[in-house]
Amino acid sequence: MSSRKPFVALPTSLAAERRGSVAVLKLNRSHKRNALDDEAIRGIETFFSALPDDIGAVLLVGEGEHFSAGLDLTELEERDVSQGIAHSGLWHSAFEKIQFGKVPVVAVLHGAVVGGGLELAAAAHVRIAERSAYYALPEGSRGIYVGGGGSVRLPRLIGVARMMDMMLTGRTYSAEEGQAFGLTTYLVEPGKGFAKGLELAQRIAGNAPLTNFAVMHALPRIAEMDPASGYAVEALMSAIAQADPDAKARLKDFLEKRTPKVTRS
Ligand code: 1HE
Repeated sequence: MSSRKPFVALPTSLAAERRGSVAVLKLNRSHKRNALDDEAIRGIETFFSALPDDIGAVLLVGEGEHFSAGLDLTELEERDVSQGIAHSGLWHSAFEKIQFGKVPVVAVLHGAVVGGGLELAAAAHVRIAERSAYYALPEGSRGIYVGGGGSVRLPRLIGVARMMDMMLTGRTYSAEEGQAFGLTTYLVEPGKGFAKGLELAQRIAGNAPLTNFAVMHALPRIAEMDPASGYAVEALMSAIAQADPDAKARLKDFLEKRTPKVTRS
């Protein structure tokens, strides 16, 4: 019998499976184009908060023809200002658990990646686009505003001007365009995203955990610091990482020619 800890119970809009040390989290509501209701957002928060200790990376994918149609618009009931703030806070809290959680997250994007779906994708650490992917922020035409951290994460990924254009004009960008401006860093043929994502997630899960921690938690903070503070924090993080026994063992393996060299991919 396996001693591996199971994942937490999830709503039917989400499904999780294990692939070795990778957890695959699937948006699983394709009949509603993986629109994200409150239950799904709470499920995402719970999933990332309670990942078993032996999971080293998460692969985030969408079932069906689209990654996600964003906010479930049927839940856009009359909210007063404080309820609206609380609703956005629910998304912030869940996506914070992705970006600043325990392990790196690889997202595979295909079909519609719009509104809150794009905000969700922006919280991942590595993004892969299948050629079917397209991106939009239709909030302007719906009379709402991004609320899942999009104003913070997306300008850092794609620039303020591009995000303004998307929100004001409702334009969409193709997978190729998103790849060209850095929203994604891998572009694959339709249907090939899962295999590519799993390959990358497995490689990430094999890294030294402390290095993955530094990349997730220190790097984005250092990038926001003034240079003098950044150099100081980088020096500390680098010293902490290299002093770890796992790092020492990995270096020894390389120096004694037991691990592969860097090769062209
Ligand atoms: C939905 C949603 C949704 C689909 N909430 N139910 N997001 C949007 O403005 C995108 C709205 N959706 C679309 O533009 C299209 O559905 C798609 C381009 C994504 C897909 O088109 P298609 O032709 O494949 O599907 P469909 O026929 O439009 O939709 C299938 C069903 O999903 C249908 O329900 P049915 O009961 O008639 O079968 C749709 O109503 C339902 N559906 N999208 C609820 N979003 C934290 S703030 C974030 C703010 C935002 O995310 S704003 C962006 C909202």
